[in-house]
Amino acid sequence: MRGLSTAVCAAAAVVSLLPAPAAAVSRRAPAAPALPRPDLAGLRGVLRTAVGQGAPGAMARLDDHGTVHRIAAGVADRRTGRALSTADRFRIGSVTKTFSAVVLLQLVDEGRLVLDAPVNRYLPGLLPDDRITVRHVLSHRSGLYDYSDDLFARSVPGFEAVRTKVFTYRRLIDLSLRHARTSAPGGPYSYSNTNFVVAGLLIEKLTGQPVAAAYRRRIIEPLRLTDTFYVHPDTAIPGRYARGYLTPDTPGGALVDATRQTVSWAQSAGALISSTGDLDTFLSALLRGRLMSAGALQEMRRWIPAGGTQSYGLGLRRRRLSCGTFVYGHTGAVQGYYTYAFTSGDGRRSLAALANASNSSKVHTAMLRTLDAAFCGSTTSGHRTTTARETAEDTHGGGTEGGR
Ligand code: REY
Repeated sequence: MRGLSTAVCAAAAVVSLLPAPAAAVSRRAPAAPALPRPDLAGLRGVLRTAVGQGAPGAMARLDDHGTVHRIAAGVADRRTGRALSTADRFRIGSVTKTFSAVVLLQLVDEGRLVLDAPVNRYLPGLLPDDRITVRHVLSHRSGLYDYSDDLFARSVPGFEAVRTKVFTYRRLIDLSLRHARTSAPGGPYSYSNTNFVVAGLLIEKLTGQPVAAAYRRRIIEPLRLTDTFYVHPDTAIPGRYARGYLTPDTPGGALVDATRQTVSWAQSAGALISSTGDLDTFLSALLRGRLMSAGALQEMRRWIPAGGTQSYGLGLRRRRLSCGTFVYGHTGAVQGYYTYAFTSGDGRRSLAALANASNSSKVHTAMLRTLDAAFCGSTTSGHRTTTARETAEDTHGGGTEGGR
């Protein structure tokens, strides 16, 4: 396998550079209050509700201090009827952004990138404003318009138009720059895939390698993530996977099997493939300080308001749950797949959940409640445990804003 020995060396180098993680974190942060026991029955009920709202399948893997709970409902494949399994791989959409940010923060640690330097210092002439910094990009404060808003105004035709397309990063940035910017550099949070396309270009420029190699050498191999792949522009998910189904905008329309796609419209903003187990491992390692220095992690966790109960750091979200507990991670929405990957402040309880449906606000709203069940325990009110049979009739598509 080409490059394996160098990859292993790089992996070893990353790990050996890291501080003893638990100690590094506990010296700086007061111990978080103990979380209530997870509500596993509530979690199962939420997943069944998501299936009742039209998702072919829904699943969650909860790692609580090393005790792993796996729950799945519905199917991985509507044609064969194979049951969904928490071992299945899937497309993680924007959880990819956290991987991209980790790579860039490692480069900061190595002295090869300065967060407050202009992007144009590293990529001369790329952006029309020298004031846009790396930090602005990673916190969605660059003001760069989100080109994907144009691509998917009509969900199914929009998807079919890009399903097998291969974009260059520069082409995607050009699509964004056709529009006025949404704010001056450093303005308020405004979520835009364009930012993480810029991040991909930065990774390639600074490492001299495709993003796939950076993810592999710096994250996938050191953490032994055996289900995580960046195959762009290939359209297939390797091995065993859940098929993904896009909900059409027209109520009652047939679901579109969106499994095969290049995801070229998202790339470093959203094209990774992974599994619930690997996402639990990744986020836990991140919050426990195993992927970067304590200083870099602190930068990643400098929060700005991102609407409602959410804040954004650098490629990382913080959500305040119904019980007041904060969780850290990202959501993802690519056609066919809604992903939820969050961990506790100390990285000791991690939840990765998937519905193999997208473009359905009902499914998304149901899936968000996996977080309350996992981190707030059974004291939380409002866990509906509606069965598939009770709600199967009122399924239809919806917006995705909240899904990203
Ligand atoms: C793209 C549209 C959403 C998904 C997006 N995802 O920006 C990024 C993320 C990578 O944050 C699509 N929605 C759907 C529509 C809406 O087509 N008209 O839900 O499948 O994960």
